[in-house]
This record gives sequence, C-alpha cells and structure tokens, in this order.
Amino acid sequence: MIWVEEIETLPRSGLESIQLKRLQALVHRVYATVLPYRAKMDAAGVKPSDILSLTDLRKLPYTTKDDLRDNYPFGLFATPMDDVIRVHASSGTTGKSTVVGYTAADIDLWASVMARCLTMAGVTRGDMVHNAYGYGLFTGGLGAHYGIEALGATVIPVSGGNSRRQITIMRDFGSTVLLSTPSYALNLADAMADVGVSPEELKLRVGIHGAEPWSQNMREEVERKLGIRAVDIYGLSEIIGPGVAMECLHSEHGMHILEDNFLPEIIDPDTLEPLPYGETGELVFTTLTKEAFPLIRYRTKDISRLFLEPCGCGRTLVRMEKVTGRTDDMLIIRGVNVFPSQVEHVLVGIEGVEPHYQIEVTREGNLDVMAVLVEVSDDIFSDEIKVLENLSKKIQAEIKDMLGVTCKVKLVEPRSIQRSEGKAQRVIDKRKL
Ligand code: DLL
Repeated sequence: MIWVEEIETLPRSGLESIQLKRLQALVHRVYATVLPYRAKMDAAGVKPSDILSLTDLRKLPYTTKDDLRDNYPFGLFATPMDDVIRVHASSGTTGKSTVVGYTAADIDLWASVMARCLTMAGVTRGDMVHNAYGYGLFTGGLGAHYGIEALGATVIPVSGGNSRRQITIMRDFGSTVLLSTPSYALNLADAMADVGVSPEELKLRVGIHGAEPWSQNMREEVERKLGIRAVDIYGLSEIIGPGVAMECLHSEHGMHILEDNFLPEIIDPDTLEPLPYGETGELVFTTLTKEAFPLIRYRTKDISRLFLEPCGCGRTLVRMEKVTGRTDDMLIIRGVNVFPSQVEHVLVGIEGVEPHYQIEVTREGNLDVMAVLVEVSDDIFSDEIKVLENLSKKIQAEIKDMLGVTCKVKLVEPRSIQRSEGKAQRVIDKRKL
C-alpha cells in the first residue's frame, strides 16, 4: 500500500508551504532553461523572484495547447534530451501531436502518484490488476503499468481490444482489479454476457475508469453489470498522464488531486480570472515536481469544480468534481482525443471535397461511432459511383492515418450541409453519456 500519510493528511497550511517552495524552484528553473517560458514571463513583466506566495501564481502567464504546438516537438522541454528516457504523445489540434517527455525521476514520480491513486481504490500487493488501457504513445497503459508495479501488485499488461481473450484472462488469472475506459468496461460486460460468463465467475472487485467523460448513470451500469465498485481516475498527458486525481472509496463524489505535485486552479474561461473554491470553470494545472516537461498554469479546457469539504478517508487534498465537459470542441472517440480541426486538416488536402463537413458521433452498443459527412464538389458529384466510393475510402484512410480512429464517411450533395450564420456547427454528438 502506498499512502503518503504525512502529505495526504497535512493541514492545508503545511501543504501550501510545500507547494510554495516547489513552485518557486520550478519557476526559477523554467525561467533559466526554457526560452519560450522566459519570453512569455518577460512579456508579462514577471520575474521568478516575484513569486513570494501561492497567490503570486496569478502573475504568471497561462500555457495552452497552442504553446505546445508552436514549440513542437521538444521546444518546451526543460532538460537536455540526453536526460529524457521516454516520450508519449496525444492528439494536438491540427496535424501535430502533443509530445511530452519524462526523465528517469519523472517516470519514478509518475509510478508513485499512480500507486497512490491505486491505493485510494483499495488496491494492494496481492491484487491481480488487469490493465486494459492502451499501451503505446497513449499514456494510459504504460502510466498505469508502472504504478501497479511500484505498488507491488501483479500487472496483466493486456492493453485494449480482443474482448473475448480479455474475459478468458480475467477468469483464468483471477483478475481482481480492472483498469479501462468506462466505455470499454461496458463493452467487456456485454461480451461476457455474449459468451455466457457471469460476473460471479470472476474475482473482480473494483474498476478504475477514466480517460473519457462518464456519467453517474454509466457508473451504476458498470457496477451492476460487472458486480464491482467503479471509481473515477483523471489525468492528461501534458500534466503526467493518469495519476493526477483519483476518487477514493469513501468519496461520494469528486477525486482527490495529488496537490503536492499538481497545483490546480479553476478559472473563468472567458475572463481568465481565477475562481474561488466551489465555482465551476476551466481546470488549470501547474506541475510542481516534473523535470523534463514542466507546465506552468496549463489550461486543460476541462470543466470542473474544486472543493475542500473533508472526506471520510482523512485526506486533506482538494477534490475535483467529475469532469462535466470541455470549453473547446475536443471529442473523445473510443478513448482517442479528436479535434474537428484535424478532420478539417485532412479534408482540405483532398481534391474534390468542399470545406463543408460535419462530424456525427453516436454510440452503438457501448462503442463510439464517428461519421464524417463531407460535401463533394459539383464535378465529383456527377461522377460515377466508383469514383465516389474511392474518394470516400481515401478520406477514411487519411482520417485513420491522422487520428488513429476508423470513421464512416458519408459523401453528401454540394450545398446540403446547413450553412450557419455564426460559428459553424461541426459536431453533432448524439451519445447520451
Ligand atoms: O486520457 C490520461 C488518462 C489515462 C487518464 C487513463 C485516466 C486514465 P490524454 O489522452 O492526454 O490523457 O487525454 C486527456 O482526457 O483533458 C480529459 O478531457 C479527458 N479525461 C481524462 N480522464 C478523464 C476522466 C489521458 N476521468 C483528456 N473524466 C483530459 C473525464 C477525462 N474526462
């Protein structure tokens, strides 16, 4: 069990003094080593020595995905590449992905925050942990993996896909903990029903689900269908990956943020003013302890609320409410982050299609299905069916290439997608999460 009691139950003043020391060290280091940060701080007229209290954090400029894109791939790294032992990547807003890096100490830190999260869900040595988050550039699989090992539990690095095999493994190996996106957990439950394996035949006790939004209803469905407790885990690649915040078994709602490492704020996304505890707005994080890829006031675009009410577990760490949405148009399709601008990027490069499109997202069973409606030009539209079929296959292949998501492509008549008078409505999300 990893439960850093002396930190997790500190009175707020003790925690805040640790945060301040770490913040000051971070700002000095970043100012000295990362040119784009120094330029932004100089432009804002703020020096590292101006950070005398946690409130002074507000003097520092925000960091956004645009900063990451402008400095792609490694321009915001704060250590020499020789010290970077791992990179991960997720979708950026256009063709460029968001690249993050870790030193050996960062990987240890990640394993420890992840182990602390698992502990909140009651996972201990002796547990058999079925890790169905995807392995690869996505941070889910490997991030959770190292945390499970650090805890001393047994990891089954099964990754995503091949549900029948997963069920066999869960039954035969006696998996006690399931790590997966909530939608994949439901998928596994349905696959179990299909192959006639009942939850009683498994030893599963708890599910740790995140990487995409899910509702209270979905939680109840996962719990009922798998006969487990299902808890929420939050994180994002930029901040570290999974392991930023986690629901404990006592919390009726809300996830404890590992605030000794990740300093949260809630801001009004329009005025950019910080909001007090209790108010809903955009979640912003500063990484206090990361070496290779530190971030100052990173705007996550996730909408949540922070609150300090005491929790039955005794932790004094602030909690964040379940993420209820985003301030931008990012979609999460089968766990993959998708920006409409990426689809647009693909379409503008293809001859014969107009820059008018719409993305329709539905859920068939528990699987997200993305359809892209694309207007074709007059010439193409009057062409033979074969030409249209080829065009549609080409669009599908290029979108798959860019996003890693298979979508349906529907070519539609010229001028048939409704023109808007203001902001185009690019996304119709029919999933009822
Ligand atoms: O999804 C990291 C992760 C992996 C978290 C496994 C939890 C479990 P990214 O691919 O960078 O990283 O996507 C981050 O996913 O900004 C949120 O919009 C969304 N997200 C992550 N966890 C949750 C959650 C991983 N529990 C983006 N509830 C974030 C709602 C979530 N949305």
